Amino acid sequence: MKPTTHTISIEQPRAVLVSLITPQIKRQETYAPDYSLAELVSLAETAGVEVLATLTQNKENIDSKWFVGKGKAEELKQLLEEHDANTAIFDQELSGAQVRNLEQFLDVKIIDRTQLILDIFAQRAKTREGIIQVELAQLSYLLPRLAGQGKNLSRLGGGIGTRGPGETKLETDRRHIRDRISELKQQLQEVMRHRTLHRERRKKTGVFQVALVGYTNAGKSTLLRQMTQADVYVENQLFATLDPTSRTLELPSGKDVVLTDTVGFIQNLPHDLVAAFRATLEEACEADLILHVVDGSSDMMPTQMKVVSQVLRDLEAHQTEQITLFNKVDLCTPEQREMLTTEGEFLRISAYREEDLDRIRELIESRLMGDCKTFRIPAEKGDVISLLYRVGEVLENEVDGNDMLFQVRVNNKEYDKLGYMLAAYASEQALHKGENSEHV
Ligand SMILES: Nc1nc2c(ncn2[C@@H]2O[C@H](COP(=O)(O)OP(=O)(O)OP(=O)(O)O)[C@@H](O)[C@H]2O)c(=O)[nH]1
Ligand SMILES: [Mg+2]
Repeated sequence: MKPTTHTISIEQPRAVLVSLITPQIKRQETYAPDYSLAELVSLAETAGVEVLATLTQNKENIDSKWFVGKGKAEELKQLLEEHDANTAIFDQELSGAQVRNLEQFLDVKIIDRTQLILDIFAQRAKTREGIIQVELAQLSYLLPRLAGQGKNLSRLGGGIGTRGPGETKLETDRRHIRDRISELKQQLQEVMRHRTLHRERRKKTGVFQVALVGYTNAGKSTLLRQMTQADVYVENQLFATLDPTSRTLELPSGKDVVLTDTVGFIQNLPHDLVAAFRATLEEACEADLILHVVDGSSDMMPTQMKVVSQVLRDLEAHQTEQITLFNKVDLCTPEQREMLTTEGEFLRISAYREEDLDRIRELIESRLMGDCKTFRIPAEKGDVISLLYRVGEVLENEVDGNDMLFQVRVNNKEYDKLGYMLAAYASEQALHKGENSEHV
């Protein structure tokens, strides 16, 4: 298939950015209005937009016709004229009707946050899978926003917000788009089938899968590059990475694991995009261990962490074992450093410090290979003993009276399994869970 995603160059978009804050929007746990607007500025700049001004309105409800209040729309019109802007970018998703009304009234191009993100993704998509996913997300976004009577969208004029499906495709009617969506879905299924096969093959080899997951710009690709010398794109911009990259990582014991870099998350990640990128994100969900990379130097760290947890929950990957890596500590003030704690296991690191990379490797090793546990088992229980050998790695054993003491390396998953099986074997005896020691 020839990639259909392409970039149309027009005069540079010059934009005023608009954010509306309603009590309902404010209540969202993963939404920080000021930060969201600042992030919108970064997104716009990443997409090649010149940002001229920003405008915020606090309002009880969203206006169904204008999105912002009519008075604010007038203020926006003035601001656009003052700055000779040709685009208005809204921080929230707009309905098709709102876009049309605003376009007519303001006579500039109207873009919302979702379109902006989709546009960046369209510019970044390189692999066949990425290209299909972006087009799918763009069309899913577009479909409900078409007027319904084959509205001619050519006046959008290409460029920002329309990159991807391309102008000619935008002119097609709903039916055409629906057909294209199902065609893309089929293609994606085919790609996913390959990916699943590939993953299963990798799983059969017994190699542990570790996924780098986190907010965009947290340093995931940097970590992959520093730890595996992978030649991946690292950039101080949002959504530098789109397609997952996997590399072999050698642990201190010499054992190999596969480390995968993934697309970054962002607040208000467009729903269509999450759906379309499921295939890519599944890579992360199927991992044995998730390394949640956090930009420890960001003032918005708590919100960013919440967003990532939320997306992982949406993807049903929140049960997977996780280690939090608070990255960029070299940029933190001492006070900020102190704040970097969380439930569960975590490390404070800098991706550019070799000794920190060693600590990460050691932690992965202990998580995946397991800790050393001591089991006391009566010598006559041959079946239980052989079970220990099957499930864990027996490092040492010694006789102690009528019992045998085993030092076994088991990871958490196997340890739970072992506990369960030992309990079944030892039904006639109580299974006592001592401190770091199993007694049958
Ligand atoms: N000072 C400092 N900068 C870092 C560190 N880790 C990453 N960076 C910088 O942070 C920026 C983003 O890094 P990336 O590795 O591209 O981030 P990412 O998480 O892959 O981002 P996306 O692919 O956009 O999701 C780059 O400019 C890196 O050089 C760190 O430990 N310290
Ligand atoms: Mg990246």
